[in-house]
Amino acid sequence: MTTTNPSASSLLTRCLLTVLSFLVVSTYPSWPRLVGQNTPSLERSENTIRFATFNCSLNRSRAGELIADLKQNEHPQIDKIVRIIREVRPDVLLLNEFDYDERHEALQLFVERLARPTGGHAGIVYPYSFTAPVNTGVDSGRDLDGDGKQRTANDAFGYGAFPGQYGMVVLSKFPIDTEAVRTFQKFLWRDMPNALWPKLPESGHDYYSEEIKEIFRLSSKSHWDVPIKVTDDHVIHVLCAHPTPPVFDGPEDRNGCRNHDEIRLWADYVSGAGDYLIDDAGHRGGLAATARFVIMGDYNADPVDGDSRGRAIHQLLDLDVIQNPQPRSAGGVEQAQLQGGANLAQRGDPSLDTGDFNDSQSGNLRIDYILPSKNQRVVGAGVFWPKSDDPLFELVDASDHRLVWVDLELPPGTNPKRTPSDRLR
Ligand SMILES: [Ca+2]
Ligand SMILES: [Ca+2]
Ligand SMILES: [Ca+2]
Repeated sequence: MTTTNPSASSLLTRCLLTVLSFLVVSTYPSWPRLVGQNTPSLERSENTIRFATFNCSLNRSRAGELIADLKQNEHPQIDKIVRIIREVRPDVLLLNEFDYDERHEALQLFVERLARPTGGHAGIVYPYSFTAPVNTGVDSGRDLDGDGKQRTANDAFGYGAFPGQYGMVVLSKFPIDTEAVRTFQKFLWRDMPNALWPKLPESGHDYYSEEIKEIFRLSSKSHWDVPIKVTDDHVIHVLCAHPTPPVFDGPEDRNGCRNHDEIRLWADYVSGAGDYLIDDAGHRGGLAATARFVIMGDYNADPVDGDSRGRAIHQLLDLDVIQNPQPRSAGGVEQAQLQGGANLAQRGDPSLDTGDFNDSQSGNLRIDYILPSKNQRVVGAGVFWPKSDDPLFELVDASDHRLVWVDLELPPGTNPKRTPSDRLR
């Protein structure tokens, strides 16, 4: 992967963003952690709700393998993932790269494992969860990558060796309004106006044939709007996705284009530009302008470094309905220095990194996000990436991504219902 020089306009945009984010931070006098500080404290008050997103790398090479691993009493990788979640204790958690099975057996086993106290560590109980089918590994019936073969991982609606590989799961301490969940698994890319279709560089012609465009689903996994009922009157829409990495393609940049438009789907959904969107139940339109939402997930796009098309994540970061809490860690800074390589040539602030990738290629990047709507009050944020002298440092190698969390303070008198087992820390 290469690092592209920023154009003058994107430099200007970044300067403006810096000024803007300072202004946003300044309007929140209780904002506890500003730029340049060390590991954020996980302490919080009763009237906050903690959101977390974690690409937990619980994907396997064959269907059923994750279930088999979860049935083992001890499993080094899974037990580290469980420990990380128990340390941060989110109220609402999105897991990316959690293999989906139709009976939700892996999800059930994982929830039970989280709840079980082990090794002197208290369990964490999630009474509510949501999962649904994804496009990864579901055969498209076409030769999508044009290699003359059919039914390979590259010919699935989303890259995957079996249906459900790299799926997603939402866990919640608060009820989920399952009747009101909207999914966009089957939304067709061609139904997005002015879609960024990949082009063949020599001819300028579209990379995909009309026959392929007829069936091409935009979402590489799925896009879910999952409404969480903190109380009957206080609903927060958790918008979940996991756009495809912009790499593993050719000069046509087909994955870069798709990543860009997968991110655009949420940008249009929350900003009043989503009238064209049709969910899997056939309902049209985007989110109401007054709704509270939190966009979460691994978006495979760094705002400054890496290979995303046109710095695609700015489609979200630059929206005036969104706030960008900039979760940070001290471990990200330390590892960028220790690991060197591509990290040394990057311009992004390593305290914002959320993924630890190959330092001879991309280096570490900021690609996992929690972006709340502006009609909510952010009071904390962090990336779970301890420094190497911290006893918890040994947990983080369970995934190539780090858990990211953001705390929202609820309006006075909201009184979220917590059970006694819901200790905050
Ligand atoms: Ca093929
Ligand atoms: Ca590419
Ligand atoms: Ca690295």
